[in-house]
Amino acid sequence: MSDQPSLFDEPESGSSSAGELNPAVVAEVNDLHTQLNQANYQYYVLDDPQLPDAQYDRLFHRLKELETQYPQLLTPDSPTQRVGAAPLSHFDQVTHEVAMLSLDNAFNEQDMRDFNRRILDRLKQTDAITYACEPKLDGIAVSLLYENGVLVRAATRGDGAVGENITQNIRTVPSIPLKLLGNDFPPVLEVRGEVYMPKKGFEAFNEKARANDEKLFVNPRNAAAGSLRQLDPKITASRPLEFCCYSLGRVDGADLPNTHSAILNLFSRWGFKINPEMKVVNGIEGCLEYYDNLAQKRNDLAYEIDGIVFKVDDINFQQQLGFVSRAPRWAIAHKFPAQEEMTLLKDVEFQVGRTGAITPVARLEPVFVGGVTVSNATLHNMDEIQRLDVCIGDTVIIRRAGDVIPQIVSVVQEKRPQDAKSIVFPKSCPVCESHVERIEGEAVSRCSGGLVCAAQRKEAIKHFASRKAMDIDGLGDKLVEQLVDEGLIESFLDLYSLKLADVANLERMAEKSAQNLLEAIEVSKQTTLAKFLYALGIREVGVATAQNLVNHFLDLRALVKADLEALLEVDDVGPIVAKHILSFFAEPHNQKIIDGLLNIGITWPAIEKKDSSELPLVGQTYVVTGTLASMGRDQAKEYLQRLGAKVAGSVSAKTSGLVAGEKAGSKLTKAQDLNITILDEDAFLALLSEHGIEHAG
Ligand code: D41
Repeated sequence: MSDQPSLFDEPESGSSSAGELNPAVVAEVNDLHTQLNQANYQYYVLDDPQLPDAQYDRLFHRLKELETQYPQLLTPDSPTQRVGAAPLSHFDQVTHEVAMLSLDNAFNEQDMRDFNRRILDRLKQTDAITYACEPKLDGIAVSLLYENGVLVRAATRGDGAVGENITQNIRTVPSIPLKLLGNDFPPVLEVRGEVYMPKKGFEAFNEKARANDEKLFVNPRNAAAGSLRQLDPKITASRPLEFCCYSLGRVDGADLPNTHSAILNLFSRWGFKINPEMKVVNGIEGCLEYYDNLAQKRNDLAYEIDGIVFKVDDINFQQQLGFVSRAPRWAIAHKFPAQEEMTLLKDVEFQVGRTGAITPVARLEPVFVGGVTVSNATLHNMDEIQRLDVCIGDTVIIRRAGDVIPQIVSVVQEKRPQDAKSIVFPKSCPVCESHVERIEGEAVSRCSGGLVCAAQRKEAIKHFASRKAMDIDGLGDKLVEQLVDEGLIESFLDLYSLKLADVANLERMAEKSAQNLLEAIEVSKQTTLAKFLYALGIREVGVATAQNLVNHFLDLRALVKADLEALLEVDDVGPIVAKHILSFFAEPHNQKIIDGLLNIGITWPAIEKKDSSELPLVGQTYVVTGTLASMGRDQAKEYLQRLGAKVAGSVSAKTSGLVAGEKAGSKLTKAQDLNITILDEDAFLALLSEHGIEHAG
């Protein structure tokens, strides 16, 4: 069956040539396959790693070692074969024995009601139909063929009848089993689903590509398609792809359950990822409610979806309904509003940020996209403008996905008007007219004016006053601009000598508000060292880095005196951050401001040097699982470590406590079984607070 090239034309595992081998070696290889497959499944399919990384690596290396020593034991379904085989010259064609159908679309409630009505009429039913609902993943449909539980062929959908053989690429996708789990699978099984790139992976990929001046993908769907279309499987292997299954193709030699949802649950047992949002509902009202619920959740999902697929759950009903012109009558895709729209680029303005970075901002003809009206989009930098080949007057495609700022993803070149104007990057700062410089190897251009530049000063003050910094209540962006424009303040130090009369005289400022502002400024003098450091606005020093610096140096004097070597000892501080810190404290202007701030009475509680053995959670091991509303899991782990605890990836009898957020899965069950202390988010925050960590969610 397999038409793959030589590397995989080896005998199957456990076949004749293994006869010359020590049976113990064969058994060990089989055992390694089982352990690694199971670990892979827990990590990539269930998203619930159980085997520590080091242990996985050890097993993996042992298997590699045995495969090198006994090449006849190297099979295409070996867990070592995910790294990508040798490049192909072209993709072979594959004829789908069972056609891959397409989906009809519904664009509104009425379309959905019509769909349901047609089904009831055709089936001559009056009772509500049971539907299986699944998010419609925005990726690439593929079909996977398993013979005796081993993946032998993978193909794209193509035109539904003929696709391309992408077996080599598919083998690199970690959530696709190379060998099915269990032993009750049919001898021939074809599983269909979507290969997609989760949003995070997509954004990280594009960020890197942008930094390296490489080609970007316009959306996660193109990213998935582009990654699967590679002739070199090693490239595919480097892309963060996932697979989720949603239907059955061919099956020989076994009877499968008679509902779609039960079949998917079986697939899940055999090692496939099924969508955790999949749900069975009753009737059209159930479908509409599911759609509304998921539309709300759309932005929070880890992957992009463009609608919901509704399927008649009963396979007998499906067969009675059949299909018309390649689309089943028993399924429909209810689409969400588009996240990409076309609009006109009216102008480009250049904004100056806190660090002087000059960002081109596109002014657009307002357009409704992804649920909001968008009239601005970032153009990042000059490289991006060149990459897009965009001019003022162009028709552009805007994309707004989730909470990501709207982007221009491409230009409709055919629509470029005669009088399109090219975008010229300013040579001097649009705010202070200082010289604009661009450091070799950096994509951004910066205003060289520093604190001479009103834009940079305003941004520095806004940052200083912000919630995670000095948290000056009532000092919003507009007010900062007013104060600077009126010449009342030049730096954030000047905030502390503001006079009530000056503030109260500002336009639209009531006496009471002015009073409140001055009080808030006074209150801000009591802070923490970490907040103060963050507030200074040192480049690349965010909240987490500021905290790491404090943990390491304990007081400001020690930090200010630190040299490069000392800074590099701090967690997560690399040469670039260290250089920014050094040059910040070396700058006389900054020294003056810091002295000034200390002199007007900014203080923080002293941090005692704690012997690590005195830390409150020393000797304890915690596990963090589920979604916490007020912080990411990494932040939770960082807090635990700060208190001296160890953080582990899996629950065992040695676990002291499990921090369990929403949607905690098997770790929670396991902890309950083992009678381990479980802390919900409130209990966790209380624990932190008890030990002096006040997390501001
Ligand atoms: O998530 C999807 N993109 C998805 C696509 C899904 N959840 N279910 C699907 N079901 C089908 C049928 C009903 C024909 C088995 C599909 C697709 N088809 C599909 N994807 C691309 C073309 C058709």
